[in-house]
Amino acid sequence: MLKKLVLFVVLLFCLKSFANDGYKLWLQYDYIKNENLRSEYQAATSNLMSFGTSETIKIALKELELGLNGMLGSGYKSASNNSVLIFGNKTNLSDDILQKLGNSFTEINDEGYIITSFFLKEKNHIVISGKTDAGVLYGVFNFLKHIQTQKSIKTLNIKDSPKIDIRVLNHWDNLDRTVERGYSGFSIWDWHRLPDYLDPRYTDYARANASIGINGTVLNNVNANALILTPQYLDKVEALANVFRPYGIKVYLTARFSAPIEIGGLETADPYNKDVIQWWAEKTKEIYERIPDFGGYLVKANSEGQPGPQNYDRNHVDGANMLATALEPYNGVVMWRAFVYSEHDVTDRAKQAYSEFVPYDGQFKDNVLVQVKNGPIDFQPHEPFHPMFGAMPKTPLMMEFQITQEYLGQSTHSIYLPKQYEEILNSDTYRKGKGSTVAKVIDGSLHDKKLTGIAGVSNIGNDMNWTGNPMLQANWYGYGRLAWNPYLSAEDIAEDWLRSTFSNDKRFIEPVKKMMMTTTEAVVNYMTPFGLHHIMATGHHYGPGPWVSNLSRPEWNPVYYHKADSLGVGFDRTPTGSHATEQYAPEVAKKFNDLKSISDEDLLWFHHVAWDYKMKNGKTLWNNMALKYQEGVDQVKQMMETWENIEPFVDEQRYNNIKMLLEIQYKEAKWWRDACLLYFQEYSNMPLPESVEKPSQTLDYFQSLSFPFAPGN
Ligand code: GCW
Repeated sequence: MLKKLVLFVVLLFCLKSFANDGYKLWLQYDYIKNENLRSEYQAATSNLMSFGTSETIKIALKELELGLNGMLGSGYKSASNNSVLIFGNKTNLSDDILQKLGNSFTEINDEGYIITSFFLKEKNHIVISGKTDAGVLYGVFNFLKHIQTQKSIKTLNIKDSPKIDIRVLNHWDNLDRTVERGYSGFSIWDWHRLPDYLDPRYTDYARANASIGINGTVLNNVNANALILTPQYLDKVEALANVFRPYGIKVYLTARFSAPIEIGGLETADPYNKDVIQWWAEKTKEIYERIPDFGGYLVKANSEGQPGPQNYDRNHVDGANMLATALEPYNGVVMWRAFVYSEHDVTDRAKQAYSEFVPYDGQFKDNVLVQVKNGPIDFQPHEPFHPMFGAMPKTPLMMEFQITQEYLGQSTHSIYLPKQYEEILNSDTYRKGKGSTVAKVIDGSLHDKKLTGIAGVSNIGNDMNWTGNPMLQANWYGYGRLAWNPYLSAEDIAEDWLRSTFSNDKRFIEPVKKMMMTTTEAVVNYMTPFGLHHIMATGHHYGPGPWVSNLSRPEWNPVYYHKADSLGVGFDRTPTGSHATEQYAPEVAKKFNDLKSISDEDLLWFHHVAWDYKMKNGKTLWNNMALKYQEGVDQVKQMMETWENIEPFVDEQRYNNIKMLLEIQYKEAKWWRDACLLYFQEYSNMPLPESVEKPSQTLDYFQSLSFPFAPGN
């Protein structure tokens, strides 16, 4: 015991730094204490030679200097002169270097990079190159990651390219700087002081994105304000685009469908009206005159009150193609969202996007992508994959993940989302036989798509640490890494992130990585086990609200989703119910329809199941449900313990931030467990199993809680 204590204290003093506000994200570039490693890196990097004069190449050089100075110490350059590190794009490299690279360039795409080492003219060479300067910058960040994560750089032969073309963040940021579903402060876009005041944070944002391969940003909320398209705001957008451009990042805007009326003075926004068509053509031209590499428009139409083509008896194809025509001359794209549900179809909200969009397959213009949320309802802790994936072979489908945690404890709960993304990407749609995973739909390989894309709804705000909780920086990071390569493993990404953000010490990495990998399961357990969904409180979605039944639209009420009654609980979406399973390939539908083959985690998503139904483990549904809620709480407790044990390895500031947030998460996990079990018990009429802690309050108490100023609305 004493020995342990002494070790703890010694470690505390050796390893700890005290203040780190997390602003530097995963680009900490901490000094490498291991001398052997440091001299290996020093020997290889003491002579940097850049080729090319673009801003991007200058940024690459600056980044290398910053990173190497930080990790190797400022005097590192004098270490050796028989090595050289060369970087520049293909057209700027000398012939003897190109000869050494052979036909490597045929193996990468325009954004890809090569990192390779060889011996030439008495010198060890490391060459970082690509077809474009953006590719070189990605290569430089990857090279730095090698050092950050303390991998050997003795022999390098890396060729890597993004598998998805459009890799964007979607900011749900409003012009008044509030952020819809944002839990990390206000918007980082200071619209009022733009375009003249360029907050250095814009550069840091671009740099962080470039380091993980994100190449686009949609600046404003999908619940759009047409003012963003006025000259006054386009000035500001242009200023941001200029900051982002050298980092390989394009700007996109959301287009409010009724903008021709609101800011164009027209009487209609009918996509067939000549003046409307003309207005969008001119507006688009105006944008491209300012921003020649503008990416295009993201549109939420005829969804949750947003205007759209259906207001004029036109359809999604009419609307999307009209905007696509305006963008076509400039190679811009339309990202048309499929998140639609109508109050007039009360049978099953989960079916609506598929029913509305799949019949249009093949009718969209070539520069339209349909952007689909990962699951058929709305970013729940667990959802089966969206049935549209794989069902529209002639249309590029973009994935939309939510990085911000609208339904997952907002920014207080430490949840590692790439685990959830990985599960969705690996889901098998069976649309072209076994192995037709969602990842293959998204990267275009399943249907040979030319245009591919992925979007993540950002969790970034103006909090000092960007994401409100240092642990949630991993979700921004992991999203970027998966957008680049949707086949990466969430666990490997977690390891890279931990090493780059906190420490390379195994005694830190192993337990924390293990903890991160359990978090998505934990949140499902303490909020919505066995396929329960959308039982959050109304509006802000903060905390439990399975009892809510008084909202005007049926599908806004949690009772619509869980359908608890004295017989059982769950939404029957099989052929005896809403038939939603029929929207999946037969193999998948069969698995979901059958109580014997469906996984426990999807059970109540697809079936109404009796409270005393015996599940695979032999226990009743009710007992299992109660035990799962308890397990979720226990998992958070375990997370707290893990975190307390790694204290010596983390600076005081981030250690304490995360510790306090985990305590909130624990308190809220218990709140979820108690409120949900008390509520469902009214229907099951069955006692709680012995090992489940007794609720601390009454159901009345939980129902009386209200949070009028919960953030993110
Ligand atoms: O998840 C729901 C949110 C809305 C959001 C909408 C959407 C931007 O509650 O806040 O609106 O989805 O994705 O359009």
